[in-house]
Amino acid sequence: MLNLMKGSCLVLLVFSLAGCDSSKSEQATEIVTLGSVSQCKQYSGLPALWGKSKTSGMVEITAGEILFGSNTGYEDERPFYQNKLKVNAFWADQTEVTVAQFKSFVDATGYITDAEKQGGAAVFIKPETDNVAMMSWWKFLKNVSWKNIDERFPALNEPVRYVTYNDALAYATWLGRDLPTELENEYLSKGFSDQEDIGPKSHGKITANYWQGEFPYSNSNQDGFKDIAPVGCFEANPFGLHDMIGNVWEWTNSVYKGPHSDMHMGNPQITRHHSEQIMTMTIKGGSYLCADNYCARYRAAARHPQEFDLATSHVGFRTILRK
Ligand SMILES: [Ca+2]
Ligand SMILES: [Ca+2]
Repeated sequence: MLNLMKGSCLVLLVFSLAGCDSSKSEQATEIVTLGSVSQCKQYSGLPALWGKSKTSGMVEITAGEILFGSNTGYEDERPFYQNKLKVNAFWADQTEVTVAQFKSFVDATGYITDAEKQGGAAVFIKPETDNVAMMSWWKFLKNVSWKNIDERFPALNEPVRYVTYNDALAYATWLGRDLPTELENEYLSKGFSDQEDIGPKSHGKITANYWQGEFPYSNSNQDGFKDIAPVGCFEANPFGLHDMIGNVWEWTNSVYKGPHSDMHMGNPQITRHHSEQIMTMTIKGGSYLCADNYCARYRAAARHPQEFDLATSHVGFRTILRK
């Protein structure tokens, strides 16, 4: 599998053995060194031990606690809980799920995504001026899907897009994994810090792919990516995870029910649903389309409702494996 790593990518081999008998339970992962443009552009999109280890491409996350939400963000982010909430240890994808990984799933299962069944997807089209109607930059384009973007097969090291909640969950289930709850996602984005929130800059330096300039018509491109970036072009956060903020929004397993204060009758862990009545799920982290002047949700505490069956340009996901 190492021959999938081109160039000078370094690999750290991590073994986690449960008990003395390794035949009972063994998890192994090789962490690709990403975090710069040269490294992400060389990445094949398939982590080492893919298909061999159930934690391939994953980072082991220690248990901890966070203040869930933010006192300085949008109204629906205001924390309901005065105390920090505990999160158990788990494994999480080092990067957003790539086109290469999703292709592996489709090749193995023959899975057909919702966008393919629906005959197209919602695509962001940049207008030339700001004199356009609100949301008119979204168009439903026929035949667009995870494997057909701008009439081409996307690069294997890009985050997979045009996947719905159903598609993301199907992929996670195939690997024996799950999607994170909103609390778990937020923990991955800020559980390493005492800060109440984490954004797309650190000490004045841009650390995520978002939109600089005036959305939706002027992108000054200070981060080097007007569109989507390959996964892992920006530095990892202290947990070792890339693009938790920006690039693509990420699906969670949590139903969006408005402000935190109204959710789950006081228990944020109760998030699973199997009801067709539920229409919107919570997405986290913001995307390459989030700008200072519009949707400043490129932050750990930010949240947004997303129709569970809508495939779009700016939503992807990552998986987790609970212990
Ligand atoms: Ca950008
Ligand atoms: Ca992301």
